[in-house]
Amino acid sequence: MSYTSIGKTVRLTRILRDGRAVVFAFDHGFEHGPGDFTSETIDPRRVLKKIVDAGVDAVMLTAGLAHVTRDSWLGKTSLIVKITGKTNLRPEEQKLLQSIIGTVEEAVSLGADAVAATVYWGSQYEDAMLSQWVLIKEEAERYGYPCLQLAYPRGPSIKNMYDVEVVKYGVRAAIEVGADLIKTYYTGSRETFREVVKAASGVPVLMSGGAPRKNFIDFLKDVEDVMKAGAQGVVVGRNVFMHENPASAIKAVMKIVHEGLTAEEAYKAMQ
Ligand code: FBP
Repeated sequence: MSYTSIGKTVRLTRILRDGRAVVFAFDHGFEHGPGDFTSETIDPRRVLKKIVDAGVDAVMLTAGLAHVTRDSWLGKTSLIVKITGKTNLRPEEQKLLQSIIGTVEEAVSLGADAVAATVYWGSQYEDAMLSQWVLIKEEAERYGYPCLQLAYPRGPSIKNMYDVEVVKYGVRAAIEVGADLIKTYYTGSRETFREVVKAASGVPVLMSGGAPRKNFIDFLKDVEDVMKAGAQGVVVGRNVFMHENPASAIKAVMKIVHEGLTAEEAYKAMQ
């Protein structure tokens, strides 16, 4: 085994400590803009402190935000640096492109455990995102860094991005280009997500949280379903930081992922 593949295993193990992980995604200030926040959550340090103190396995941040919030996560949890992104200020048509917003070297300098990049499979800009991905992957391999791919089917020919066949295609494409971890959409049922996990052929699959559910228990049920379908965990943002009690929300998710509680049990434990 080469030094770099040992490094990659060490880092992956820090994120997936028991083979499963709950990752807190907090790149929304960049991807969606400040409109996602309240006067309370606009300070990323306050939000991150609550989530990290609750024991989350890793946080996924842009390099700049990781720098600004260092006192909230440093030495307390794993860091995944997201090195592609797009703002919501772009013209609509260009929202199907993610641009390079950081480097693997920055992630290394920050002491991160992985890098993350989005590919919108099916976008008219798929080619550009694939070229970026190949370069990111090449650099990450040199440093022994795992690459998390946000494998999101999104484009003019995709009618339903949650359709199992479409999600499976994105996952399969992600493993074909060497993703070490995959974050993708929930397909809406345990049975269909089982097919998604199968398509990943052993590469860990994490469910993408998505827009906040009206009732938090419904989100917990999705988490339970994907775990029962064989997923390795979740990457969640809005369903947690938009919750009235983010610490208790992330703890409930952790209980399902790491302790095997049902959604009902985890929800009851929050009361
Ligand atoms: P959520 O759990 O809030 O969906 O966060 C996951 C995430 O992929 C973020 O990393 C990213 O900022 C956002 O969702 C992307 O949102 P959109 O689906 O609107 O492009």
